Amino acid sequence: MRVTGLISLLALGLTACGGEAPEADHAMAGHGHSEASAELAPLPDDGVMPVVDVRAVWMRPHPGGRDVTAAYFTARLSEGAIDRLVEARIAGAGRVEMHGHSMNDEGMMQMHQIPPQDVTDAGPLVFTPGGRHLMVFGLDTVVEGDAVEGVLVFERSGEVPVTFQVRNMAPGQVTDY
Ligand SMILES: [Cu+2]
Repeated sequence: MRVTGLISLLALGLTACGGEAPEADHAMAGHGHSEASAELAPLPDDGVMPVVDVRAVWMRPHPGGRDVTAAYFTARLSEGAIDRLVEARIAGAGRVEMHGHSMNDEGMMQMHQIPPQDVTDAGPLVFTPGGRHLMVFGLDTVVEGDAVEGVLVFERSGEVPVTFQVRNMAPGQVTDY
């Protein structure tokens, strides 16, 4: 699996990925999702159309002066065995990327773009601070209390409309729903 758009990130900035002070070069390091998705074979048709239930959908307010923020959610299958998140769209955003973190050779955590992510009946697909997240570029400034419409696009079940609640604190864990 090739990693595109490798981005160095100050250790201090890790927990605040997209929330406070994204590196200046972060906004420049964009690559289209199509490049990553092209490397994955399509999911097999197992005869059961999956149904994806998405909860805990939220977004951090924009840090002052920035047009980059991070968004999160938890996706779980309520029917079926496997599906794959291939894209996220957010109304008004110029671009949305799926990001993860990994340790580099120097022991520094780095943020990078990740390929489409599978969600299976083994457990929820969680996008949460410090882990996978959506990086949202070019959205007009949002503040606590706002709500932003979006769509999560799954390979098999298609588009799932979601509403990102803008808040400073993560909602409670919802892995048990
Ligand atoms: Cu990021």
